[in-house]
Parts: sequence; structure tokens; C-alpha cells
Amino acid sequence: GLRYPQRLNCADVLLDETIARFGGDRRCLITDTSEWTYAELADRSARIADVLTRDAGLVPGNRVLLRGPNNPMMVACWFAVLKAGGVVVTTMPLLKAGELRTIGEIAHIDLSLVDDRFADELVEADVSPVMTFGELTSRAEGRPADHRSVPTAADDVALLAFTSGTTGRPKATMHFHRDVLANADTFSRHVLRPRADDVFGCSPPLGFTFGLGMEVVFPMRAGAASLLLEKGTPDLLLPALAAHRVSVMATAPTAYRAMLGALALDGSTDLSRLRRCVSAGEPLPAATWHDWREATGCRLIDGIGATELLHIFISAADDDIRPGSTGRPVPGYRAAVLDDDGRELPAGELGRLAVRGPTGCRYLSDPRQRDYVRDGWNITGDIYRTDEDGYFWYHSRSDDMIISAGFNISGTEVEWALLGHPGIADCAVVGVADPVRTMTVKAYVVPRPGHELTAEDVVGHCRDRIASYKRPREVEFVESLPRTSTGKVQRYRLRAAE
Ligand code: 3SK
Repeated sequence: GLRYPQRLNCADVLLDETIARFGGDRRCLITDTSEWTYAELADRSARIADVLTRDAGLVPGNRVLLRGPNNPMMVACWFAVLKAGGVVVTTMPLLKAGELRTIGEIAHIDLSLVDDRFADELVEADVSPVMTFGELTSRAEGRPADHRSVPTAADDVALLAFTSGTTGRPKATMHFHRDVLANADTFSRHVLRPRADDVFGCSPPLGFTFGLGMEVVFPMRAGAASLLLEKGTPDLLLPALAAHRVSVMATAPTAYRAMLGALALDGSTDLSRLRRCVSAGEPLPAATWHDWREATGCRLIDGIGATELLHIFISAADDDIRPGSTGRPVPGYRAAVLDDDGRELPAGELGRLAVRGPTGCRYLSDPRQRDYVRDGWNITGDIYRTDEDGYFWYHSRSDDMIISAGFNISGTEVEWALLGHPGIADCAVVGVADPVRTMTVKAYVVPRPGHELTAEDVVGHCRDRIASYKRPREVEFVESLPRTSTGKVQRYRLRAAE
């Protein structure tokens, strides 16, 4: 198991220990226009921690909301709050005032720090006193760069991470100082295996724990550099990977597909430094895995994570990868497929994915805790099967399983078949009520620009690829799919539209 000292502030470990091991002059945070070394980040975080403590009256345990795009000041504030003993509540920059108000109601925010350009919605939400990054920067000048961190306990809460899931009212998940390091010392250390000379370049917002790990915690635990992009859309990510000679990247499967489209049109993008590419947030189709390998030479590292567990707990790299499978439990975690009564199912049988390990779900005052954690297992809400070699194969979200004429159908499997059609840019498959089969399969399809598609083309494409009972009986063309702020398709909204 992982062992951490009883007194542990993860900010000090990521900053001071890394500086002690690798030196403070190393590049830490990179943008298109600036670079901060590790020493500069440590210096700024300490000065801001001083402002938070002396000017804003922050005391250990206070909750501090952060709002802004992925940039160095967001990271400096993240460290400053932890150094001051506070609890960081990082939010998605796209959230509107009403959504921020809900977060405020759930998390009881004491103070908010905001990038000046994102202040309006937050001021309107009125969740707490607000300090802008501009104000913080000018107050931080001349403050002591040796401001001492609060000696928090390893199991003091460090983060409240919000999950909207794919349905329902958001939930706040609590994570301790030791949890922040645990993901670096499991998934990152054993699967990703970054080096100090790596440059990370990742797209998810810092408000999504996928991004927080890949953009801050994992590179900094390894002494590496991290490229921060205020906008991480595939059209901006791809040239940035080349321009900054990125070697470790992370984004979602849809973004990999979009970048593959761009690479097919213009093969001149130099991705020769790329050596680790992580995909998470949604299941990764085997076809995308093969296409990415062909286009870049890199084997995608697929992984399933959850805000409840902070980061990725099943994954595989290198020769261990079986394209189409999520992989095996990350060292330190155990995973199983359970039946409805909590009994472990043998290989090949579909059931509920259950995980246990160094991180786990602690919802803040939410009765849904009882559904998520049972007998020490975290029940993630995914339907999986294992194979004889212990690899985990995704089937569907439990509330997205389509049961039609007695067959269990994975909408994801149908989607993956559809995505093989050159004219289909994106799609989502749901079950709709049917008087004969109870449910039938309906596909929502986003055509690729310039392609004329008919419902017959779509169904015909499935004919040789999947069994007839899985084929869509209905097809609807749409311009885009409803997605959560972390990029997951909201199938419940498609079903509700029926
Ligand atoms: O939600 C996810 O899929 C996820 C993936 C990786 C790391 C963290 C999360 C929440």
C-alpha cells in the first residue's frame, strides 16, 4: 500500500520536494507567451498564500472556489489555497451564474478567486467575497516568498471536486491531501511513467480532475513541464502539440477523432516527440486506437476514471494494451464485476463495475453516497465484463443499457460500429420505447460536413458489422450532441426528447 506521513501538505510535496530533487530552475508551466520555472511557481504561490491568510482572513478548512481557464495563475492559486490550509473547489470556466450558485449552496464557499475575464457570472452568483487574479497579483508583490504552509494532516480535505455525472444535481466529492498524491503514485507512476524531460500538453479543464492530474499533479510529481492551453479544442490542441514539442498528452476520444480528421487533411504536423497519449472521459473505440497508432505511431493509453475516485483506476500501456478493452486495474486498485446482490461474477458475464483502492468516494452531505459505496466497493455506474486474462471490457453506463426483445445491447458498441462510417462525425445511441420489442435502438447522428447521409446509409453500414438485433431501427440527424461540461454525452437528454 501507499504510505504517507501523518502530516502532509500535498502542495509542499509537489513544489518543495520536486525542487529539492530536480532544482528550481526547471521549466514548470508553459503557455504560448510565457514560461514559469518551479521556483517561480513556488514563489508566487507562497506570496498569494500570504495574501489569502493576512488580507482575506483565510483559516484552515475554509473553502475557496477557483474560476478561470487553464493558465499559470490558476495553478498558483490552487497551490496557494492548499498552502494556506484551505480546500480548493475548482470549477469549469463555462459554468453560468445559476450553476455557480448551486455549487455555492452545496459547498458553502468562503472565498472565490477568479480570472478577471470570468468574474461577471461569479459576481452575479454571489456565492462569497471575490478576489480577482489582478487584485491578487498586485497584493502579492512584496509579500514573503517563504510564507510557511499549514502543516495539514494527510487526511485533511484538500479538494472538493464536483461531478454533474450524466444526470441529476451535482455532487461534491471530497479528496484528502494524500489522495492527490495517490493518483500520481499509482496510475501515473505505474502506467504513464513520465520522465523529468517530458512536456505534458492536455486539453481538459483544471476543474475536471482528469485535467488536474494530467496538467498539474502528474507532471509536477515527475519534475516535468506542463503546457497550459486556455482553450483546448482539437483545432488548437493539435498545432500546440507540435509547436511545444509535447511528449505526453491527454484528451477525450472525440478529440482524438477530430485530430485524426485534421491530420488526414494536413500530414505536415510534427508530432514526433509524442510518446504517451492518454484517452479518458468516455470509452475509446478500438478503431480510434488503431487509426491514432497509424497516424502518429503512438499506442493510446485508455483509462477509466471517476471524479469520485479522483483519477484513473483501470488502464494499460505498451504491450499490455488490448485495443477496445479499458485494461486492467491500476497497481494499488482492485476491480471486479458484481451482480445486483454484490457477488463477484465470472469472466464473460456482464455486471456492475466495482473498484476499491487508495482513493474512493466521499460525497459531501449527499445520500447518494449509499448507492455509490457498498461493502467497501465503489460502484461506478458502468456495466463491464472481464475476460479470462483479467482485462475489463466496457459495455454501457448502467442507466444506458438497452434491453430489446430480451437482448442486452450496448449503445456504445453500436456507436463504435457507426463511427467507422466516413460520413459520421459523432453519434449517440439510446433505447426508445417500442410496443413489440419493449425497446429499440435509435441512433442520433452528426454527419461530417460535406457528406450527404441517409438513414438507409447508416443502417446499411451496420449490416455487416453488428448483429441484426443491435441495428438502429430509427435514425435522426442532428447538428451536435448534448454533452456535460466534461464532454460526456448526456443520453438521458436524448431519451427525454423522445
Ligand atoms: O470522468 C472520467 O472519466 C475521468 C477520467 C479520468 C480521470 C478522472 C475522471 C473524472
